[in-house]
Amino acid sequence: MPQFMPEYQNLFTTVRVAGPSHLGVPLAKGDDIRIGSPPIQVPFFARLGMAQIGPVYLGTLGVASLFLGTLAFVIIGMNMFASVGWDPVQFVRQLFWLSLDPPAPKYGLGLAPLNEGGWWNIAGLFLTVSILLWWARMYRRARALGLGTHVAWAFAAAIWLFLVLGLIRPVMMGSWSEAVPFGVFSHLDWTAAFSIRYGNLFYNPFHALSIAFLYGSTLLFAMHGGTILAVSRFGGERELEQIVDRGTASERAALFWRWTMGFNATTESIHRWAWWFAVLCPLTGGIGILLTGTVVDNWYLWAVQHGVAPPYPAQFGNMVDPAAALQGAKP
Ligand code: 07D
Repeated sequence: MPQFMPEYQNLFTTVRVAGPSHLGVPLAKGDDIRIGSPPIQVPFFARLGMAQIGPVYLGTLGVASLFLGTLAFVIIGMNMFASVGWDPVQFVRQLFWLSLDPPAPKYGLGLAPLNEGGWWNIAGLFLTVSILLWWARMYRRARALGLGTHVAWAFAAAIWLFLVLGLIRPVMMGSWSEAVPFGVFSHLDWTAAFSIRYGNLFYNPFHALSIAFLYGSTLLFAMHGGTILAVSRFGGERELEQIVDRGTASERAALFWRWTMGFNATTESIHRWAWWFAVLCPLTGGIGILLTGTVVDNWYLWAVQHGVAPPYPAQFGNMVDPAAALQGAKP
């Protein structure tokens, strides 16, 4: 009878990250308290990460950020609720279609009446401040632990795109109406309408770059995650002690890539690759959105002009270029 030999795997076996509760390093003078002490242990969570939940350092920044974020969330929700006449059944049924929209173009950058977009401004302000405070909290917690601030700066890249979409570009265009609405389908509709209005975002090279980094990030993530899981049977996830040794999981992981594609990242550099790919996705995206409507009015025509895309063939006599006609350009 062949004997079944279970292999070392993380997720589906008994190897779990669970141990006695640990409160963490002592807090510096002047810091706030951590809440959630003594921590609870949820054995199931050890399958996903650590079993220990808490304590959480909330701090003044955390409290202020959560407060303003909740306020924004409630304002958006209440406006949606009001839009269905405070009918709870319709609120649930139509939730994905409900929306809190920015003011109409006639208000420009002025303040609109509350129920004509004013609430959008207020919710947007609270949400923005909430996100910025959360950023400051991440920065300060990293510093308090003696870490680098890489996570905070990666988050800043995402915040850059968020600010371009909701604040910087609308201000440059001179109208809040340019900004994104709060709502599930409404923000998707906004995205599609934005693309059509500006001549198809696929022709925006920064959108293309952003997609390359988005897809590139998933590819890198799959490669890195797959590699480390593949060598976990040799203890590969315990990286540090392996870097300088021969024949280790780390060396096999490196060899695997050198054999399959001639080049291998190192245990350090793979994380720099990952960080830059992730950060460049919203960074290039924000540039693309900022240029749209401010510098370039029609990305298709821009692409034709720069020899990136071919013009429509004149196969129907002297019919005008539909994209050009839409934008009022001369045929
Ligand atoms: C959005 C910003 C940071 C987020 C933060 C979090 C809250 C929580 C919660 C109150 C993600 C804030 C937190 C708000 C509040 C509560 C409960 C980061 C964000 C700080 N596109 N497209 C991109 C693809 C098309 C369009 C990026 C693919 C069409 C527009 C990305 C396709 C049209 C915009 C991307 C495709 C179109 C984008 C986003 C394929 C019409 C943008 C990157 C295969 C649908 C955005 C330059 C990102 C951008 C963007 C991918 C097609 C329109 C790479 C794969 C042609 C208008 N598109 N797209 O990291 O940057 O987002 O464009 O078809 O604005 Mg696109």
